[in-house]
This record gives sequence, structure tokens and C-alpha cells, in this order.
Amino acid sequence: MKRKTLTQFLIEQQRGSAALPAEVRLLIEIVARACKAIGHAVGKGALGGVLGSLESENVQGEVQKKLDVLSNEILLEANEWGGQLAAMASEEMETVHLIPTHYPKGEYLLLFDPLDGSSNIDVNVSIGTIFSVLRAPAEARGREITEQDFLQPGTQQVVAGYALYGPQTMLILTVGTGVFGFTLDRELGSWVLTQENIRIPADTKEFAINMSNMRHWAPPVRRYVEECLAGKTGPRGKDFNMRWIASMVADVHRILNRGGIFMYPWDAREPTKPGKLRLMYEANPMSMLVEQAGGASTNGLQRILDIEPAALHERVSVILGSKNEVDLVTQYHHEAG
Ligand code: AHM
Ligand code: MG
Repeated sequence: MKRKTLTQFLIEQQRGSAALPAEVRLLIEIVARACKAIGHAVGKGALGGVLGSLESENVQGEVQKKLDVLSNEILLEANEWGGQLAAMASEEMETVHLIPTHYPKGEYLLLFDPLDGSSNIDVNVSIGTIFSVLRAPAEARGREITEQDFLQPGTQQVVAGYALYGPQTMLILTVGTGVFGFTLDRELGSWVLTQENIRIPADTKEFAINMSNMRHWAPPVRRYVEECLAGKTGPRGKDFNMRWIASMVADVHRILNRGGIFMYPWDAREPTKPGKLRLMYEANPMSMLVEQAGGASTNGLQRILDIEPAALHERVSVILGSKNEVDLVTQYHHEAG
């Protein structure tokens, strides 16, 4: 069987009813190329001298791993010169990264978490890159882009995706016409379409949450998980399985492939923060992918994609995956007032 490459797929999306703009197609190709380079560095591990931490901390006060910084640099360098972007923003940088004046500027904004799942880097467990593309507001054309221009709800995303550096290197992508999966052919160096129209089953018997935080959870989350744990004889009438990889990319990838629910809810350890995960770099792109695959994504009370962001590094509670389970947890939040 003749396989389709990412390039062929994107050209079809450009010619087809999606009418993907040529600049977006090129932009995706450049991001995918950068992910290939990151995957290569990840794969070298100790042989490439890339494991371990740096002295530095990022804007969130987290110690940066060498690969966090390297991945950020690879994405910035790859995307600066192409002419499609007006600016970039990253989980690892305090504020927006403008396109240097000697390069042409485009109308799109690229946001990314360069290497998600940092705690798994040094233990050889799957990690990934998450990205999102927005359009700069029309009134921003011709002037310098500001942080404010990025603060658009997730419904405005033009592209969302992630690269997963696992046993296989994969790229999962949506341009608003469903979710497609590509596997990196390591011999040829090209992304090959291996999954079309990924769909998340509406029901599941598998949940993903960091159980060590149970004592800090809000009552609706505790209620939901306790009911799952009660098994066949409990209110849910079935036994549930649990998985937690601590790399959102890997947990979401499992859910896209066989269903499940992923939760990183607010908890009482940091009462002033709405959650751990970042809205713009993690929750929004993953929510677009999940919704495009027929799943749902909320913060317990509201659809994540509808949230009007107030800050670039805003955090949010995340409940996403199989639709009927996400609806149930959301209902429990509403019942709790
Ligand atoms: P990171 O961006 O610093 O890697 O943090 C995000 C990660 C997610 O990938 C994962 O779901 C979560 O943090 C795991 O958190 P915990 O270590 O509390 O289980
Ligand atoms: Mg990260």
C-alpha cells in the first residue's frame, strides 16, 4: 500500500474543502521538522549529553532540564525565518518572542510547550511537544505584537497538535477537519500518515489522575473517583482501570487511541491557582484535539476552549477525554455549586 506523507496530506487539506492557507501548511511543516530534531536529541539521551538539569529556572519557577531549553531553542530557530509568523510564545519563556526585524513577518502566532512531561526526561519515559496556532488580530498587523494579542480563546485555534517521543515518534494533528496521526519513518526521515480520523469512544472504564493528590481534591473530583474505585458493586456498576504516565502527551495519546478520562484538577495545595496545567500551551491544544476526535474537555464548570485567557501563562483545571465521563464529572461540579 502506498502511504501518504505529511506533505501530501497538507497539500490535500489546502486543495480540499478545508482550504488550508499555504502559510499554515508551511508553518506546520516547519514545526514538524523541528519536532523531528527534538525527537532526535531526545533519542540520543546520555550519548548526546542532553540529560540532566541546568542551574536556571523558567518563568513558573521550575528547574529547567537541558532538553527543555534545547527544545525551546530548536523551535524558535526553526520558526523564525519562514515568514508565516508574527510572534511566538512558549511555556519556557517569560514573554512573547518577536520575529527578528531582518526576517519577513506573517500573520500567525505559534505557541508551544517545547518538551512536556519534564519529570520523565531523565527516566526514558515518553515525553512530547505540544503546539497551537492562532491568527494575530487584524488590528495588530503592521505594529509590534504584544502579549495581549495572544489572549484569544481556544476556539480561535487554527491548528493544534503534539509530537510524541515514545517507542515510535508520532505527530498528532488537527487543522479543524478531524484528528490525524503520523509516524516518523526514521530511515527516510519523513512523517507518514498512519491514522485517519481518530475517534475517542464516548464511554470508558479507564481514568487517569495523580492519585497521590487525592486528599487535596475538591469534593466533585473525589466523588467521581471514589465511585470509579467502588467497581462493579458501586454506583457505576463496572470495574475501572487506572493509568497515569505523568506526561500529558502520552496520557492524551492513549485516550485518543482507546478512550479514557484525564484529570488534572484544582487542588487545595495551591488554593490560589486554578490548576497545574497551562491553558495556552497544554489545555487549549489538547482540548481542540480531543473535541475534534469526538471527546469533551472542561475545567469542571466550563468548556476549556471557551475560556477567555487573562494571562499568557494562565493555569487551568483540566478534565478531558471520553465524552460521557467528562460530562459526568462536569455535572458533579455543577451539582456541588
Ligand atoms: P511540565 O510541562 O512541567 O512537564 O508539566 C506538565 C506535566 C504533564 O505532562 C503531566 O500531566 C503533569 O505535569 C504531571 O504532573 P505530576 O508530576 O504532578 O503527576
Ligand atoms: Mg513542559
